[in-house]
Amino acid sequence: MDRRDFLKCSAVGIAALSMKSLIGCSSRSSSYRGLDATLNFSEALVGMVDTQPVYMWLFEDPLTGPRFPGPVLVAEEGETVYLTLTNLLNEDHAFAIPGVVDSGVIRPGKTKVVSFVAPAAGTYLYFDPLNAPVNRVLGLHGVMEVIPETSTGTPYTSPTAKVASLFADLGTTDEFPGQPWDPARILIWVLHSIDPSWNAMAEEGRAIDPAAFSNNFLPRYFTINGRSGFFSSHDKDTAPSGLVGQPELIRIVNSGMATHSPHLHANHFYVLSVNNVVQDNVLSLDTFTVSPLDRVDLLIPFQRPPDIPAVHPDNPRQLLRLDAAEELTLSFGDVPQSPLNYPMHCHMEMSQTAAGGNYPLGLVTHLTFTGDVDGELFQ
Ligand SMILES: [Cu+2]
Repeated sequence: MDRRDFLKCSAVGIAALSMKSLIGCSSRSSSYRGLDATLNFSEALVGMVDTQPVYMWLFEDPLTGPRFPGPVLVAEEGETVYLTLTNLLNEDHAFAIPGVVDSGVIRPGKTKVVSFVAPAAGTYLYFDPLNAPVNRVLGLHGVMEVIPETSTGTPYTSPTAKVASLFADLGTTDEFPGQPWDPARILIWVLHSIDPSWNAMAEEGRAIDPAAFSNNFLPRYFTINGRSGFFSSHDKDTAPSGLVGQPELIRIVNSGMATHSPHLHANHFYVLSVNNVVQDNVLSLDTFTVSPLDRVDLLIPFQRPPDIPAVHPDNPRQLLRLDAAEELTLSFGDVPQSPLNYPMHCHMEMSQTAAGGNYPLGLVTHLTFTGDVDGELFQ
């Protein structure tokens, strides 16, 4: 194939080298809603956080070009989804969502149409299952989200009692002042790991032994939605943000080879679903392990962080509970309070680096409180 689009995943504003690179790397900015989608098996050079280009096999929407990760597919539970799949690469590929659909082998230059009924509402990973895990990890993966046919006020058709009760509390109780969950407040985090030496073999058209790949994989880049470091921290499709009291759902999918352990500062999150099993017992945690191929849905409640410091004028050891916007007008000595940005970083320490040691250019993002529960914006 002679099509080598360069995706500038390291850029926040996407500089277009061609029409096809306009869409960049965030999973959210391209999504299909409805019954028909067209996906090609394609290829591109993807810019890493340190500007190194890495050759990847990628799914592409023919209108917008290859994407890392692939375009988000959105379906309603129970509807029939039709996918037209064309293999533009030089070797066999396939499309699968485990337990839902498997295209079987699609030879180079060939097209297959598959159809399936959208399964239970939740978070799914689609990928190329051939030569596993090679084809998936070299870039052929993406997310399908399935939403309930009728609104339940939760992301699920049949939420457990505890999940239903958590969502019922949002915006209606002292614990969760603010608003109920807005189904538009969903982010997807596709966690991925890249060892460019294998990608280089694929670029040269060399066969890759999956056992050798699994045993010798040494990740040098770690991405969320195709980006790392500063760029994933400032990507609106990746970094959760909102007013105090605007809860947000995060659908986490691990498409890579490394186990991750996202740690959120400022708020504990609620674990709603693990591998599409809606949880009977909803845990409130700040760190959760996400192994390769895992899918985990979390709810960030966007509660006012408990550690916003404001010191009592007569007693420096006493912290005040002020209106958060008011607190940000205060100073500690001569140091003004910062805007309410908190990190999300992965507790698997290697994943905080790029290219073997550059810290913190790995799997990180920001959690940003943009304003108080009454809508007063933080400056
Ligand atoms: Cu931490």
